Amino acid sequence: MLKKAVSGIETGSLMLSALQGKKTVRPPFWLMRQAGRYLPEYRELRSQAGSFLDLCFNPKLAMEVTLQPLRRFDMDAAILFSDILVIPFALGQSLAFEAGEGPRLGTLDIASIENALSGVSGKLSPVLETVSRTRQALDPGKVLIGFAGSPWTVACYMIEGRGSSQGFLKTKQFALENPKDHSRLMACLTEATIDYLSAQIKAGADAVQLFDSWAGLCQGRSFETNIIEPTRQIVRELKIRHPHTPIIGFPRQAGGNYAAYARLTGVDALGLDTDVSLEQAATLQKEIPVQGNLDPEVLLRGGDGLERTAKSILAALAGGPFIFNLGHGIIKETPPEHVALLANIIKGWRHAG
Ligand code: 1CP
Repeated sequence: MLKKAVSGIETGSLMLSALQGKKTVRPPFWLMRQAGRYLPEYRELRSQAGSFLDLCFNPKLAMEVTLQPLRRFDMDAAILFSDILVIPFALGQSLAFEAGEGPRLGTLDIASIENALSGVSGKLSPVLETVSRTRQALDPGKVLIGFAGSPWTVACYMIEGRGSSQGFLKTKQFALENPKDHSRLMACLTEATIDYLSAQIKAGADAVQLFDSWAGLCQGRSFETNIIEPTRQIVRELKIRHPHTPIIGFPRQAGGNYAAYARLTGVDALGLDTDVSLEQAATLQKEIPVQGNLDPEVLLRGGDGLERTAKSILAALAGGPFIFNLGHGIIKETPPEHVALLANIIKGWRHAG
């Protein structure tokens, strides 16, 4: 069990304290994609595992990969090693990760997805086993973060069939031309995400993060229906089932919509991307704990620039509830020594006064 903070400045888990809106002696930190190809020990294990999906569905190896970055850098939280696209897989859409090419998904059939809905958590039982094994193996003072993609972002991949460098035009077109099918798909994904995250929490996840990587593609009414509304439903239902489990929302590139997302979805903390200025971040932090937002390219480059930028983020945000993270995932060419330098900077930080 994690120690609970008693009052004011934390005494137990820095991460849970920050998520509860408390100021901490130094900010807790973890990094998006902290397990992955920039680590030689990951590449080694990955080559033994077979395909990327084989690795995600192998609880022993997936646990090992989840713990690898903490052994090196002693982060305050581990994030489950899996992927947001296991949900389409569990809903029966074929999925493969081609080497160096990213995900490839089969044809989308909404009726069969509706039929597969009740079996999602069962089909993802190996991932749930990774959660429970990892929780048992993890230092009690560290937080285990479970996660899922948000419905809009997962729908982008299901409709497009792959990643997109052109802003998921097919997905936007599908939503406009087939509004009924689009809502059916979003409703399925909302329900599947609730069941899956609830199962992760039951298996031992201490907090969960919703990755809405493509939230920035939606504006105005579309932001309300595709981003805010499904997130609100997921949060509402999870809070009924697990009132004490914090939920971090990461609506990447939401820009001016961040404030509405924070106000209307009910998430406990807000993940900020690299486009959010420190001024905007500090304003948001008055309403809600924030997480972010070092540019992964600054981490890639390292040196004085890394030290300067990390310290300016700390100076702006470490006086309130704050979790240090990147604004997006680690770039795979990042030297692990740069991550070690960043860890030292954060751990050496003490708030003046
Ligand atoms: O061969 C490999 O090693 C595959 C690379 C890889 C890894 C390490 C993929 C394929 N996924 C992952 C793990 C992963 N993905 C985690 C693990 C925990 C961690 O350490 O952070 C998480 C949280 C994700 C989440 C994820 N997958 C997102 C949301 C975050 C983000 O990056 O925006 C997205 C969009 C995906 C899809 C995905 N999975 C993998 C790739 C290459 C992609 C992106 C595809 C694209 O849009 O081009």
